[in-house]
Amino acid sequence: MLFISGRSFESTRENTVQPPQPNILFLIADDWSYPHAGVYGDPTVHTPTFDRLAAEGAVFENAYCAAPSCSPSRASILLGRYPHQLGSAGNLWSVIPTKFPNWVSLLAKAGYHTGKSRKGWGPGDFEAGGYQENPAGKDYPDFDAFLKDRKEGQPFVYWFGSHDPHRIYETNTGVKTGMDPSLVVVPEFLPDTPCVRNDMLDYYYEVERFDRESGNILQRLEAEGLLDNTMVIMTSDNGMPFPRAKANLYDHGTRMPLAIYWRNHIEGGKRIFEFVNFVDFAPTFMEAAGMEMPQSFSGKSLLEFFNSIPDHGLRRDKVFLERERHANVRKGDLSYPSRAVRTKDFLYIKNFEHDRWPAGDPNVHQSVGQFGDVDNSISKYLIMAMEGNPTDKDYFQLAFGKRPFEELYVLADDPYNLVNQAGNPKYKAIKASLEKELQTWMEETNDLRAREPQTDYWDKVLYTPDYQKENFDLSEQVDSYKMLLRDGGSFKEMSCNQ
Ligand SMILES: [Ca+2]
Repeated sequence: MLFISGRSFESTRENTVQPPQPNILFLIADDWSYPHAGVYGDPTVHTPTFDRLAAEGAVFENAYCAAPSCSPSRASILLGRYPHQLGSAGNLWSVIPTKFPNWVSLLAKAGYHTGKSRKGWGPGDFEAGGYQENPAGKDYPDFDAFLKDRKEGQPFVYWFGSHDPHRIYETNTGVKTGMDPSLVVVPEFLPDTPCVRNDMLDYYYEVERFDRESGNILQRLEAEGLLDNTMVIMTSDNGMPFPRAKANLYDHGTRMPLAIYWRNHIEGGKRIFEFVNFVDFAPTFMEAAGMEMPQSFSGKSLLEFFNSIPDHGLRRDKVFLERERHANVRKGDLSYPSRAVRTKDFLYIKNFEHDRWPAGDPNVHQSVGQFGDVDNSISKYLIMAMEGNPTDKDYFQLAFGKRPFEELYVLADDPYNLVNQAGNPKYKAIKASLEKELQTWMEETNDLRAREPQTDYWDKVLYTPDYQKENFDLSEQVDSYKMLLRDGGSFKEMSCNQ
């Protein structure tokens, strides 16, 4: 069944009886959080490409990745299933199985030209799972090379997986390009110091680079006359690489920028508040291409939101989130398993192994340093240096400390998810109802943790060996941050004098 634009939205083009299958351009950043885009009101970062897609298409206010970690998030995008439904692929640095239908492969079989540049599914070992090439498509050096390989008139799927704004950052790139540190909105889980502001600017610098490169692809598409029939998706895989963000179920780990453009199908400037999860992408693309929907998909197509139907409240008012093992940073290869439900008003999290360290063990583990689920950065080491000396908040505890079995955040008062209200009698009934919803979802999606909360399944999943190879030089990097923290002179050089 092919989706045709809504009755209240008039097509500007003469449609033939059978419109051609749309092309799909999937632009995905690596570690970019909501609300760091111009259209969301961020005063510092410039994202003209994202803003244009939002202005001429739809922008989502409540889009969430399925898990705040590269490999499981990307697996859920490609396979349309929650990470806990994907076996080993629920972990970072894992193996992705071929037994679940993948929308890119299905569209390739149906005659689409498919391919990707840079980061597709990963990190992990796709060959060990039975894939011949990356699950996001055959690798091409760039969009031009991909287009050259396309037959005349052939519909296509192109996945552009930037490595931005994943760390490591080149220090001071933000200030050097004229960004103003005083405009940075420092998330309240980070100390507001010049050093953290500077680190945020370096992150913004890479967000802008992703936006610029995405803009170049759009320009090329337009020049080829292909934009009119292309659905363009621009988003990220998980949140910003800062403490209490990436690899956490809080908003800065899971809430994602998302804009979708599809001329003649989406009314420009649409702002969508429905709660959507990345498992919804696969069914969206299958429906847009007029393909039969695989039974295995857990998500629901987003196409219904593109029609101009008056909004009578939210049709989707919650999302479910999860995490298992991110980096291998706990003794015994242990995961830090959590599940959560996020509604408009509340975030409820269950930490199944709350005796473990959420950000990784405090002792140095292999080559990844302490608290290895947090990417190494000057912000991380600044907060580590604050241990035992809380300032306006206990940033160390927020970033690295152990957490209780249950967490409940009341979003109207606490947008940064800082004050756990799980023990507050005022919210007892709310908490019980959220807990029940979470449990029901876990049972309905056949989550092993629904019947076996302490399962060691994800602890035992192989951590693919490439990891050690590719991160060999991390200890050197850790030492350099420690030196910076000791050395006031270097701080000044980095605009980190505090
Ligand atoms: Ca990522």
